Amino acid sequence: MARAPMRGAQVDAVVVGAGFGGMYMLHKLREQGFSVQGFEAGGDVGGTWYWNRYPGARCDIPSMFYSYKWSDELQRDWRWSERYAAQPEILAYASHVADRFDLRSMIAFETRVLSVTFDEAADRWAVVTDRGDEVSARWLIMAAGCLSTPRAPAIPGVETFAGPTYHTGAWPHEGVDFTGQRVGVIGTGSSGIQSIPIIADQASRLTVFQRTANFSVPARNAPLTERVIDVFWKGYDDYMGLVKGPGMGFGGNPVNAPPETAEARQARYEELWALGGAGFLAVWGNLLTSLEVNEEAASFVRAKIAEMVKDPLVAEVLGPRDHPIGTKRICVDTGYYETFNRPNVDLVNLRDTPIEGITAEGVRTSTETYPLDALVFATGFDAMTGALLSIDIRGAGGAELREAWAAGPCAYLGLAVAGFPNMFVITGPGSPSVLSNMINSIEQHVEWIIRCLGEMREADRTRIEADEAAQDTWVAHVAAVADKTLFPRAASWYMGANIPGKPRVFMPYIGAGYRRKCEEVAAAGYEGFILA
Ligand code: NA7
Repeated sequence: MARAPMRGAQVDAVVVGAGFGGMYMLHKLREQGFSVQGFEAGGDVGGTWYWNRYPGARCDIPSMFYSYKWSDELQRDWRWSERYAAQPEILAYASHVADRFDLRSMIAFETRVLSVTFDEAADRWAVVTDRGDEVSARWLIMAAGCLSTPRAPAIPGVETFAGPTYHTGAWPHEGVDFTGQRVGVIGTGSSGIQSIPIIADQASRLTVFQRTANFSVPARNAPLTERVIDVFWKGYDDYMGLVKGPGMGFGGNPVNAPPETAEARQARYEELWALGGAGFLAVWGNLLTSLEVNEEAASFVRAKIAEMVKDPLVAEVLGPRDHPIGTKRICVDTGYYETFNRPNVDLVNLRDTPIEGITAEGVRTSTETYPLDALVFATGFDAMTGALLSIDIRGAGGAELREAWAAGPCAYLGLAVAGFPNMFVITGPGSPSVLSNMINSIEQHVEWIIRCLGEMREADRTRIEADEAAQDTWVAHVAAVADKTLFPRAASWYMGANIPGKPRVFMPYIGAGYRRKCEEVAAAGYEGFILA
C-alpha cells in the first residue's frame, strides 16, 4: 500500500510490532493520552499469528486462557469455537480487537523499522523505517515478538532445489495444496508436529527429517462447550489470583510431590495423558528439577509412543532420549505419532544419516537422496532476541545493542536494557515470556510500562534507564534460577542452541514471584533504574 513517508513526525511513543503485545500497548498509550505511532512489518495485526499460517497451526494453551484479560466485555463477547483455537480463529480475534478498539489507525503496516538511535541531548529516539519514515519519540517500546524471526538452516545446495520451499513461520497467505506431491518436512518441533499430520493427509508421500525427537502430548482438541465455558468463568477469579499473585514457577513445588507408590504415579500420568495438553508438565512440582522424577515421566511418554506407533523401530526413533521432558518446549499434537503408521509416511533419523545437502531433486543424506516435489522447513526461529537484533539499535553514546548482547542478552527484569534509555521490551529475555502464557505476560508488561510512563510524565521526567549493576544482579539471578533446574540440559531455543554461533544463555526467567518483583520495583520509585 503506497503512503507518503512520515518525516519529522514527533510522538510521545513509538511501538514496534503489532502482535498481541504491540496492540495492547498502543491501546493503553492512547487511552492514557500519549501520542503514538506503531510500526508493523506485516500487512495487518496479529504478529506471530499473522505469519504462522502453516496447516495445523494452533495455540497450545486453551483458547479461553489465550485471550486478553484486560476487558471483561471483550472476554465475554468473544466466543472461541475450540479448546485450542486454530490460527485463522486467533487471527480473526486479533482483527476483532483491532476493529473494536480502533487500533489500526495508529499503525503503519508493511513497514519495517530499520534503525533506532537515541539522541542524548533531547532524550528521544529517532526511528527510521524501510518506507522512509523518520519519527522522533520520547519512549520506544519494542513489541517485536519472541518467535518472529524464522530461520532456515544453511544447507548446501538449498537454492538448487527444483521445487518450492516453504518455512512454517512465513507461510503463503493463499495456503499450499500438497495433493499428490512428494513432500519433505525438516524439523519436528511444534510447527512440524502440528503440520505433519495434515500434510500427510494431502501428500502422496511425506518424508519427515528428524534431528531431535520431541515429546508431544495429545491435545484432545474438541469444540468448546457451554459447560467448559461455564467452568472457566467459575474458576476465573481464582485463576487470575494465581496469575496476578505468585504466578508460575518451575522452582520445585513440594505440595505437588510425586506419591510414593509407582501405581499412584502411573495413575496420575494416565489421568493427565487422558486430559491432554501441556498441563502434563504440571504432573509434579519437581518434574523440572529432579532428573529421576523427570525420567519416569519421560519414560511414560515413550511407552505411549511405543503403543501408538506400530513399527517398533520407528517408535524407537520417535522416542526422545536426549533431553529431559519439558526442557524443550513440550508439543501438543493431534494425531502426530499415529501419522507414522500411514503407508505414505517415512521417518528419516538424521542422527544416523545426517543431511549432507539439497539437490535439484531433493534432500541428500549421508546414505540416500529423497526425491521431493516440495520442501517444508519447520526449523524454528531466532527466538527471543532475533527480532530485536535485526534492528540497528543504538543507545546512549552510540552503544549498539548487538554489541551489548554479544555474549547473550542482558535486560533488567527483561523489560529494559542498561545503556538504552527510554526503551522497553515487551516479554524480553530475562522475563517469564515464552515459558508463561504469553498473553498474560504481555498484559503484565504493558501495564507496568504504562504505569511507569504515566509516573514519569507526572513527575516531569524525560529519561529512565536500567542501572547496570541492577541489571547484572538480575541477569545473574535469572541464570542462577535456571541452573537449579533441568532446563540447561537441553539444546533448546530457550538456550539459543538452535542458532549456530548464538551464545548459550537460558533466556526466559523461570523463577516464581516475577510480577511481585516488578511491582515492588515500581513502588520503590523504580528501584534499579536511573531517572532523570
Ligand atoms: P523449534 O521448536 O525450534 O523446532 C525446530 C525443529 O527444526 C527442531 O526439530 C530442530 O531440530 C529442527 N532443525 C533445525 N535446524 C535443523 C537442521 N539444520 N537440520 C535438521 N533439523 C533441524 O521451532 P517450531 O517452529 O517448531 O516451534 C517454535 C515454537 O513456536 C514452539 O516452541 C511453540 O512455542 C511455538 P533440533 O531440535 O534443533 O535438533
